[in-house]
Amino acid sequence: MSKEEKKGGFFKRLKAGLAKTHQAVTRKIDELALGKREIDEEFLNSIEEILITSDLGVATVDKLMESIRWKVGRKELSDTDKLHDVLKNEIYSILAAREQPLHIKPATKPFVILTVGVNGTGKTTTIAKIAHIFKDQGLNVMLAAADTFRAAAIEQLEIWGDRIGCKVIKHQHGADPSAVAFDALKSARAKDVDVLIIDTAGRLHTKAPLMEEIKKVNRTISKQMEGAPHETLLVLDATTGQNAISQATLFSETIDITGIALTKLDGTAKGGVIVGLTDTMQLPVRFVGVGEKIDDLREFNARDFVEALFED
Ligand SMILES: Nc1nc2c(ncn2[C@@H]2O[C@H](COP(=O)(O)OP(=O)(O)O)[C@@H](O)[C@H]2O)c(=O)[nH]1
Ligand SMILES: [Mg+2]
Repeated sequence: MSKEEKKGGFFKRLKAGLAKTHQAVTRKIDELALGKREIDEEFLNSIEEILITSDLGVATVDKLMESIRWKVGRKELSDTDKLHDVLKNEIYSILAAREQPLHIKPATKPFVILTVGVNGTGKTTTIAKIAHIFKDQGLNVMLAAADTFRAAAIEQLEIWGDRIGCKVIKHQHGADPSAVAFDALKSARAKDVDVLIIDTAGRLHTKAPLMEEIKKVNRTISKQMEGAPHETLLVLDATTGQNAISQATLFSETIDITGIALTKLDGTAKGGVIVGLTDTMQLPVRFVGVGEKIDDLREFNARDFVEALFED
């Protein structure tokens, strides 16, 4: 399969994945517009309600509605059938501001990515998918199994490592995650590795010890190598809707998150959360996931996203 075919395939999956969100937002708005020609207060209230129920988040909906009302007031928007495009453009601007792909600096060796997030959001799977993308670019990638909380977590990363051909640095189950990270970084430097990706545990984000553990891993790496970690990637699960936004807030309060990977956009009606997330968090969205397979992750593309969301 060529790169273009792969890209086209991914867009189809993104579109299929966002079908429920599309149904919940765009379809409803278009249906509403069909039944009415002029934009009045009742129409605007109905639009607001649709947006609120589609996981965009109250603050973001307020902002969108303010902009729409302003346009209506200035007579820049009067026909209901124009609303689709206005909303699409507004949402595109919000998303486009956060479209900042992760660039690996070749001079930075290894480029260290620390992955954090709540249990089950897709950290380990996302690490494997990212490693696969980088390997495809000819980079030498190493993985660190610093989720030592569950034995199965170490095994899971090893299986992925075998499959994609990456060395996995591990300690025993229950070992100090910082020690794993330390050893991995030491080994990565000795072996001239390009990218080191560190997996971590994700027990509930409300539990202080986990946050302390992550802070310690972070401290260990930054002491060992100036500027590291070069990316602290927060992995969020789109199916959790507004919860993903509160997780982002909590993690940001503890460590310096530099990017987001949003997983499980396949088949959720809560895909709208990405709009609220990008709007409120002001963090770059690096990757989006649309499935469990190794190829089901791509760099976030705002244009693709709005097209998938708004067009039939
Ligand atoms: N449908 C879907 N499932 C995913 C996606 N990413 C991860 N998963 C699944 O989510 C579950 C938890 O993933 P895992 O990587 O173990 O999460 P972790 O606990 O954060 O490391 C696994 O069953 C994954 O296959 C995605 O984009 N779409
Ligand atoms: Mg994991």
